[in-house]
Amino acid sequence: CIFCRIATGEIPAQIVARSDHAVAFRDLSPQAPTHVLVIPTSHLASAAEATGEAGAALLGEVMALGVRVAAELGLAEAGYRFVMNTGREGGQTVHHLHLHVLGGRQMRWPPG
Ligand code: DGP
Repeated sequence: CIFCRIATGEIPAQIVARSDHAVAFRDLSPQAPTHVLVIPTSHLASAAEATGEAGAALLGEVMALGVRVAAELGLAEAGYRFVMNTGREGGQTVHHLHLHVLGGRQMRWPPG
């Protein structure tokens, strides 16, 4: 899994922050002036697998790191968007749970 290998440092990425069980790095194909991905360091295919207490704790840590990164990158005042594509119709292409943190421009709704 490509994101597992980013988490271990086997594949280089522009890491912006870490917590105990999560890591944040710049998206290779940014869709906004700031585009960071936050992943759990342990493999979970998608949010659909983040069940039970362990899943809730992991999602909490990923979201919390997203909030911290958004603040550290100066997005908090103007606002930003969290996206977690899940499964085929959700548009997920990398099957390791990840949170997109997008900011630096006006977001639109509804998403595509
Ligand atoms: P999603 O479509 O939600 O599964 O998003 C996957 C994102 O992962 C996409 O925005 C591009 C990004 N991505 C894919 N491969 C790599 C990689 O090797 N390095 C980095 N930094 N980002 C990647």
